[in-house]
Amino acid sequence: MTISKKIKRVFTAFLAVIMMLAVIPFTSSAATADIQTIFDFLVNDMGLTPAAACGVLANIQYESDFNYNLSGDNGTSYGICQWHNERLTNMKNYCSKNGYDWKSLDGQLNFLKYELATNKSDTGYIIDKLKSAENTADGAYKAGYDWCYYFERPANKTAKSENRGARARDYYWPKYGANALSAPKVNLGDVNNDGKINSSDALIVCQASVGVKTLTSTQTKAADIDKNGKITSSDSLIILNISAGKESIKSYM
Ligand SMILES: [Ca+2]
Ligand SMILES: [Ca+2]
Repeated sequence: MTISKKIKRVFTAFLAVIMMLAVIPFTSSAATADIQTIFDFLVNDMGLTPAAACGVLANIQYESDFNYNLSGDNGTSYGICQWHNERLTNMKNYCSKNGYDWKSLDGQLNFLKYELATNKSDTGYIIDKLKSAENTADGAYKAGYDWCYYFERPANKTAKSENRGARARDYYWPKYGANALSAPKVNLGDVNNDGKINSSDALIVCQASVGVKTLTSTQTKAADIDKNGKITSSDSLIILNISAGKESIKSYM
């Protein structure tokens, strides 16, 4: 085979692959967000109580079922909160200005935080109402109700607000809110939770990093001192350095 024939053959094969790729239909998958991720953002980044966060979760469920790529109302609403018309435009503008993809969960959550802090209705800021709810099952109901009644304000808002409040109290509060209250406190570095960071902690982390020891979820959080989502020998080494006074725990907090 001559060189030019070879090139021709390779090129034809290449072309065939390109054409095959072109006819593969683009499937739009439902982009379902992880509920715990949203809950953690509402509590840790937005400063809501677990009860208020449960109220917001119930509303997101009714709006989008946690699909951050959901397009509704003939394309005039989008995302986890089904931002509509002017609010959707605001969301897109905020994301482009702040370097987020408006179709991403991250962009939408950050816009939500911004919107709640800046969007004042005639009844005041919704964030203040959410924060005034008690951190209890009844508080979750109130937050779910208030969000819908004062902020989303859909048609037939009383009945819808009652539904969302009940969902927050009866489903999200037991599953997420109450859990957050009873979750044990994580003491970074102190993996065996004896109040000290020393070589015993480093040893446990070392064993976990090679798979000879299994950690609980609280221990895993305490052990992942460099916060890279993995337990490795470098976590163990850092803990050892801290116990020897060569490093400070404060620089990892
Ligand atoms: Ca310890
Ligand atoms: Ca780590």
